[in-house]
Amino acid sequence: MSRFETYFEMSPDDIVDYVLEKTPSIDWDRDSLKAIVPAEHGNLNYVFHVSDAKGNSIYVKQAGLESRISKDMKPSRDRNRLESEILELEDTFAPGMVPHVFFYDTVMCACGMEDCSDFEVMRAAMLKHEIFPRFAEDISTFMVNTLLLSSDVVLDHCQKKEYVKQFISPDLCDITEKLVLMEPYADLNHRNNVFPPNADFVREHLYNDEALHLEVAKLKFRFMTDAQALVHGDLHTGSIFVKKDATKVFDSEFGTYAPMGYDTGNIVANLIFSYVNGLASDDTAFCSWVLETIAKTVDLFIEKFDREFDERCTEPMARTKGFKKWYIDGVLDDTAGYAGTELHRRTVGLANVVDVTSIKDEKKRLLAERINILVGKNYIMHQSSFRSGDDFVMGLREAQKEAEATL
Ligand code: SR1
Ligand code: MG
Repeated sequence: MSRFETYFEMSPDDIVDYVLEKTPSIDWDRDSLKAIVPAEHGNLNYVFHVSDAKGNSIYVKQAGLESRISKDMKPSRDRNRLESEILELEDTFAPGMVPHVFFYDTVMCACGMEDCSDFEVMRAAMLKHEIFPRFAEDISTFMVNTLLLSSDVVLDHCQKKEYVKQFISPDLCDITEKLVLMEPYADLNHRNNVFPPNADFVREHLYNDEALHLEVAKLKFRFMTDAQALVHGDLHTGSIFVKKDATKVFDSEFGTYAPMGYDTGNIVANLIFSYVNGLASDDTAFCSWVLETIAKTVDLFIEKFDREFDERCTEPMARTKGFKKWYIDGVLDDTAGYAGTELHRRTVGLANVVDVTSIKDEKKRLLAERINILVGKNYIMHQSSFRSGDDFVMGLREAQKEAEATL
């Protein structure tokens, strides 16, 4: 009888036995087979790198009893199935752009994935101010393919509704609805991480701004009710593997049917975190590349989306003159809006980003945070002003000037 028929949290030793049992098609060298916990990990799960001396290797990811970031959070372990099935579907929409899934197991809530250790996690690489010239091209392709091809524009509507059912995860949506779309504006659960010297600024600009709250409330309701496409749902630089000639997106457990702009907005916001980190060390070459990448990503997304829409649209009413422009404008409004909420929640919420928290000089950190807060507000309050890559970069430059004037 297998010892993996009842759920428990596995140790590296358990993982070795587990992998032998779950991957009979891999000719593992049993003597040298080992599982180690990599240095980088996310906020929720346990990851193991499994390898042998013959060159075989995989990653195993297990959903634990509670989330790593907070023992009070115990999102359903079904998230591991969700992530595996989404990765498999994304691989059909954007072939080769996600890790291959070897197996997933709904008892141990674990899956075995392609070893991507020849890639770097993008957030870590960006902290070293590395440059990835292909990134805008790759990530725009990934987003256009996964978002457009999973939407009612392309999919048979009955099939799409089946996917809506298959990929719904109330617990993970609940995390996003609270952590991203509520708590940065009112610390209702008392778990925000606000940098103390910035407390007054946060109170004035985020907690006490009712006009902002109204726009965020609308974004929250759009996230909860607009099943536009199968979004990745957590498309930040910690969910992306990069190397000079390839990009892969992983960690799709927050995937759900929601507005497309949730993903595109996350990319814009997380590139801005890289920008403010570069600014803190006066790395002008890196900062220029990041700004160029923000603009290119948005412009390539619009260009590819527009072209693919024409080629792939199967919905007769969506071919009505004017519909495509209205649809893309809506995605751009959401891109600005959700870029704003991501900028805010990563600056003052529970799950901060190391791009900002690692800035040691107090004044520079204050500047970085104030840029994030002000550009986020600019995006949220003027969503329809952002129609091109340059518009997004201009919005950032304006916020930077405004933030500098406060210090
Ligand atoms: C409790 S999880 C906190 C955050 O980490 C994940 O990566 C998501 O971004 C989530 O909001
Ligand atoms: Mg994650």
